[in-house]
Amino acid sequence: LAHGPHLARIEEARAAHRTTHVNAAPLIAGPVRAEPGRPRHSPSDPKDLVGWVQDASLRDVGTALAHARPWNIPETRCAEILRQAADLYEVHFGEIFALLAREAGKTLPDAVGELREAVDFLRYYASRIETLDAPARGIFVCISPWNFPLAIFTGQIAAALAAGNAVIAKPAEQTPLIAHLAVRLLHEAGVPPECLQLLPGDGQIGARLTSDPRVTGVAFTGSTETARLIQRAMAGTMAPGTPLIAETGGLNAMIVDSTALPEQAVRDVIASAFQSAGQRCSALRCLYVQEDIAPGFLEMLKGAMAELRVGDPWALSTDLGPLIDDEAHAAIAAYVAAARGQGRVIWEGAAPREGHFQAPVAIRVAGIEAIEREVFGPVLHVATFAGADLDRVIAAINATGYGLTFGLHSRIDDRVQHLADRLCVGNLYVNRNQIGAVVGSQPFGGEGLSGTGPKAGGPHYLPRFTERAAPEALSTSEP
Ligand code: TXE
Repeated sequence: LAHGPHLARIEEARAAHRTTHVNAAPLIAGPVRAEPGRPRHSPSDPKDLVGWVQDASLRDVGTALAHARPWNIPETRCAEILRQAADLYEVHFGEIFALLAREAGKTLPDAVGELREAVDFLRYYASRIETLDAPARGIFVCISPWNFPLAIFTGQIAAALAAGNAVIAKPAEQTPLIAHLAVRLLHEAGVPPECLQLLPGDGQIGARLTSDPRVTGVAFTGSTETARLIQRAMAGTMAPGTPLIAETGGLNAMIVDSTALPEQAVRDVIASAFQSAGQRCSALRCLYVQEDIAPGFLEMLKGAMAELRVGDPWALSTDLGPLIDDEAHAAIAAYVAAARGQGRVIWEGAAPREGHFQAPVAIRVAGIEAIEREVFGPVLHVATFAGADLDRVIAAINATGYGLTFGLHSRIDDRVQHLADRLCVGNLYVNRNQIGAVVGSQPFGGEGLSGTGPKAGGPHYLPRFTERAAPEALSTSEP
């Protein structure tokens, strides 16, 4: 984070939007009938009414599809407009940081990272337009999740627009206000309203969009289950070969062996498991510690977990903000309570009672195979392994079927290579935390149940938005 006068400027800009009401309605090129909205409260403070949302109706979906027009402008002009949008995002940083805190519960460091990524996506895809053989000129539906409501939302849209498509964006029902601001800025930069339309709403709106034969491609990020539903809906109604670009969940592991530097490894475990309160698909879920260092290592880990502060995302000292909503909070709390009942909790921190806060927790497991599903919160599973069992651990990680991120802390070069050769994962992190990717140089994406590839922010992503060829199967193995 910046400090001194610069931080003061960020804080002032963010604070200026702390109590502003932000309303959102469908942004479509045809008529929208005004309907009463639903209130959107902050996940960290139920008393903070962020704004009102008018969700799209099924009639609005039809209107948007009827008015959608592919973006037919010269490449250089398209790139200019996307770069202009990136500049506008930067100009509006205070409003964006405030909305990320209020609507999505993001701490300031998380919000800074998210704005950076969104801006990078806009500039990167603008810079790649000239590499495309031919523009697509179709209608792309972009369906995004709440955990990166600006970066993922913008990345999908920027790629689809850069490839010459009309875009109809369906943001997550939890974060329509940030999406609305982003689309307004893209329109202000010069994207015509018929080329970029916004339909706030729930999965029903997404289901309607992904089963319309006029749609020529779908970009989706969210759960593996929803990706499967979309795949089936598309297969039933759309032309064979309509591309589906899906990024889904993960069940990510890290191995810390006895040659690791413990202080560094503990710091990286903490960041990997608890940043964004664990609500990232890349987050560390299952830590394997070599048994001969485990007792000392776990003591250090508990000490570091005890330092984590959970609470108000506006406070600069906060490490973990809230979970996104009541439902997510209740599910994680029930999961932790069950583990507590079985005596498997190694360490549990403290969290405020008001708002959807969850304390960071470490839970003992025999191995990754004991984790039945992606637990999308600040829950770290911990297992130990004997040096001779490394290949068994690799096999167990591969057997989950997911393949998103993997972390390794080891000072043995041969071991690093051994694991790199055998693990089926999209992003491998060695002796560092396993979060983040760098648009343009370290693209991000998974394999198997974690997505269709190619990696976002990489050279192979944009060409898929021009395709009409057969989509790769979501998973080559039976899900
Ligand atoms: O995801 P959904 P949810 C995982 C994570 C989380 C779980 C559920 O484990 O706990 O998914 O989260 C839209 N047709 N991830 O419920 O339902 C929906 O409206 C078309 C991992 O938020 O997949 C939203 O816009 N669209 C993940 C988007 O799909 C449909 C991030 C994602 O919602 C639809 C989020 C349908 N039938 C959750 N049903 C990651 N990879 O980071 C829903 N949607």
